[in-house]
Amino acid sequence: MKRIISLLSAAAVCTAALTAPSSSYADNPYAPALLSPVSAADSTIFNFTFESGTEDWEGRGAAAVESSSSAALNGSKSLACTGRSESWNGAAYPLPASFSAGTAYSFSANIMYDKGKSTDLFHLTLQYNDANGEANYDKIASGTAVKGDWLQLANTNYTIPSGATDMIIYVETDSSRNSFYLDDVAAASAGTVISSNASGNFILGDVNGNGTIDAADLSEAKRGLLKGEYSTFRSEFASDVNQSGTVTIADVVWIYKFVTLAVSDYPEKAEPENPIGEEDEPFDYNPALSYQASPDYYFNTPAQAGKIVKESYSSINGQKSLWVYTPYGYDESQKYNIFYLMHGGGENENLLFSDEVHLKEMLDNAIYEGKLDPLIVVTPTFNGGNCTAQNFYEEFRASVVPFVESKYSTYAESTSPEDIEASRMHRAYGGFSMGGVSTWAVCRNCLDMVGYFMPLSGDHWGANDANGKAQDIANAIDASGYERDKYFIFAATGSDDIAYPNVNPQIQAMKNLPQFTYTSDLSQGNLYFMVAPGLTHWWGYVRHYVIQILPYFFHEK
Ligand code: FER
Repeated sequence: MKRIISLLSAAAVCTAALTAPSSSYADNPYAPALLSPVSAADSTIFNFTFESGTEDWEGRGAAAVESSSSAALNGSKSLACTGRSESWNGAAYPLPASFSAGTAYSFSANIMYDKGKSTDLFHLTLQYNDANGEANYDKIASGTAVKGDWLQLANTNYTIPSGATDMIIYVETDSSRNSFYLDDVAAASAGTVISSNASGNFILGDVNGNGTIDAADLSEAKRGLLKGEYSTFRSEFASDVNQSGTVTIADVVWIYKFVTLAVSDYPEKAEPENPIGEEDEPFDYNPALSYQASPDYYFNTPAQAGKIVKESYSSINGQKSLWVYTPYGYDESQKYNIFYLMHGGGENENLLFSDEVHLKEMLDNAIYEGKLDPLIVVTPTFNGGNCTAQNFYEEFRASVVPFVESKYSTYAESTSPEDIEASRMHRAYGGFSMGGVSTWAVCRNCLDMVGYFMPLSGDHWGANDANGKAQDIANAIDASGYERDKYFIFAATGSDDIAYPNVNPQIQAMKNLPQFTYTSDLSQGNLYFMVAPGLTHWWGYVRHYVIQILPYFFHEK
């Protein structure tokens, strides 16, 4: 778990006494922290509130900034910084010429982020050119924010290095690419304490975040434990005093003992079983996922990129080829989930990783951002020999899976039918248009091999009407014997897609069958249909469905 340490480098922040315990264990990252400065600023040089727009701030790197009403520390707006493809991307402001090198100033900025990991380390940084004209980067103030809570980054006495020119201040993160909000950025003469009503620094046990641990925290921690809900993410995080990842009675007992003066030190850190905000917590499904395109920078190669290889194999339909994507850092000693993705009619296996669709770059970005776990993606073809979209499942079983999974490291211990079946919850199949037709056929015929299905803009060519198509799939499921939490169908298309009138009635019919529970929360159900408003029958749209849906796969085992 990341450490929550007050890294405020401010020299003159007031050091009010706190009632938080002085930890006995050296490893405690929740050191009693400084309170936010309280006195008012005078001698203000600038003060950006973003109430009237971006106010001379700009995006740094790939990032964009805009005035936003989604969050505000004060007033009704802040500066939203999004599209960060590197940690140094952020929100920037060129310092006006009145700022002098070699002179000290007081700087303050307030930040908040609301998606991603539990905590994130932010920096307020100065970029400047030195006497040799070389760019330098110096941290003015740093701090670890808790998700959903405003944090002040402040330094009352920061000296701009002598000889500096072309000064720009900017807010960045240490390593994440989270979007964030910025509000009330001010500078004043050195020594000025610029006040902030951001949350005080984080203290374990301070459930209500008022800077002390007292009976009110005990009462809120108890209520949270009993009801399983907390007013903020921070209050849940602060209630987990022993940092086990879950708030339990042991945490509440500790707060009780601390408040009644029976203990004065934090408890031993418990072994994290399911750390809040960490990898092995349940996947955060949206139960009604709606279409959202990937950002434009997903079409560029990020700092870490996977590889694509064209492979040739002999199949029951003759000698054929397919492409295999392996993620950045692919390691044969690890096991990877695998996704087979089929092209549409008149297309071939080369299309998806070509410059026409850019699926490789999109996968690279989703993986690089941590939105998608590293996985293998295969683009085969239903062209060749006697192969069709409807019978490709035969080649899939007999040729494609054995070839690919004996060569690449998946969850299949071997390519025996038993081992392929044992690893089926780590295997997905999807396709577009006729590839969607092939997806329903693989679902119909290969449930023993595949746990997750992604039919895109294509219906099941297994019966004449919607009820018949739905029932045909349901019959195959019954014959397979799998329970409802062992197969998942996540379909998608556009509302103006020519396939919509074919797919929609089939999905509506499936909803009424006992084999399916309709939701995109795959911990609760197994069928969903995402309809993108206004979009048509085109990979230029469908590729975004793939990138949006794939992260939902492979969590249910
Ligand atoms: C559909 C399934 C497949 C569909 C079209 C196709 C119009 C494929 C068409 C083609 O490749 O020409 O539901 O709806």
